[in-house]
Amino acid sequence: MKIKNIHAREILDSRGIPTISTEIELWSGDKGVSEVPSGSSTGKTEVFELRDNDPSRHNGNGVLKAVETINGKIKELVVDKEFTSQKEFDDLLNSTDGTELKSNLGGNTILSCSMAFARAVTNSLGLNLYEYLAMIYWDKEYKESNFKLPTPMVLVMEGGKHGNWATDIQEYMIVPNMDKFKSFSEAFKSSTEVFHNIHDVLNERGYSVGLGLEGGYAPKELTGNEEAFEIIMKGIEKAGFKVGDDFKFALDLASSEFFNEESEKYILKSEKKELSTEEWIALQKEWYKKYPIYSIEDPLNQDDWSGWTSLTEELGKDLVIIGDDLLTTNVKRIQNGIDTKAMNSVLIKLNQIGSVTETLDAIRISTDNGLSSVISHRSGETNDDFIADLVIATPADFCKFGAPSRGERLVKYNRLLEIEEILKR
Ligand code: 2PG
Ligand code: MG
Repeated sequence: MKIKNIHAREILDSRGIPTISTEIELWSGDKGVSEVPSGSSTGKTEVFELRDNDPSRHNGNGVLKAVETINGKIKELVVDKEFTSQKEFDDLLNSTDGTELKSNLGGNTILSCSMAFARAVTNSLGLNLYEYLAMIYWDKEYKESNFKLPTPMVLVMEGGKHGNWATDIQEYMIVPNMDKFKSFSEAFKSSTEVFHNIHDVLNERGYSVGLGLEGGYAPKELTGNEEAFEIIMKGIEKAGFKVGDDFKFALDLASSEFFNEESEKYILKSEKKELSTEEWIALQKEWYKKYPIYSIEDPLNQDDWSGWTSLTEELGKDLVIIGDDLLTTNVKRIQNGIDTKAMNSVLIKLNQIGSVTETLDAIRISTDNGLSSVISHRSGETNDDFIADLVIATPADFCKFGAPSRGERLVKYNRLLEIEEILKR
């Protein structure tokens, strides 16, 4: 595969914050376009996101430096060069950067090129993106039977940084019981029915139905974290489903976001509480007894490895415990999590690690060690549906694509509906 041209431009993500779109054209005439996402509640060890820091544009968030890097330095590096694999392409950009966290070129810069390259090659091979990614994941030996639709973790309410701190818990998602719903499309349809019924429950209470960054309801009127559980359970019932049997909860507590490093306390603004680690765990355990919880993400601060290990030892049999900020899609950190039994599931985000190859490596190490993985969007999303194909291509069990209410989230769910149909043919 020889690249004829590469061109990037600054676009805006779903928050109205700049991000990069890159197009790669091969000499075959095939093209691939990418639009990279960006996080708000980011983990400390994510790769470096290159921004202009020029306060006169977009509050310093412009990405013109990254765009120039692609249209200049990277273009010189890759045009007319023969690449035989995704890895070769990604390795070249990584070695040119030369740092562990991509702090020279920027993780957003490299990922943008990496995803565009994957799309262009996919098109040149006449494949679906999930087939191309599966070829890499399974080392060319993929079977159609490997492809399965994920269990969706569908966001319905949100707080934290994403939802103007309506609650301290960042994400309340519902997980459909796939034994009951049989297909992805059925499960997703039913989840959206719950979402709409939650709207009506909020209306009845006179609460706001405004949405957070990922499309979930974020009413400031809530009295605390527990009221959201109650509203969602009402919504599930109103939609004609059974709480616990048909739907359970998946939570992203995003604990690092309200952990104060100085006082070492978890500051729960919506409940006006400052809790020690033990108290925070005790409160969580009350919730886990009271409500039907399926999974918890980031239940503790990202540096508290020993806390994670004891929590997983205690609760890991009953709960899926997912590391996001703890692991940042980083193979070394995931390996550490495996060695210390810190979690039993791994959140996967392309832009936490900054290339397609390394993302697939992160899924592989998780799967090979018996951990489930969750392919995740970011709070700052684009209309790129890459992650829908990623979840199909790999053994990842779950997808976390936000609420069924904003275009940049639905484009991913809708792509899964399309793939479900393709796979049935
Ligand atoms: C998370 C993500 C996605 P952000 O914490 O899991 O929901 O949020 O993209 O803001 O890091
Ligand atoms: Mg998270």
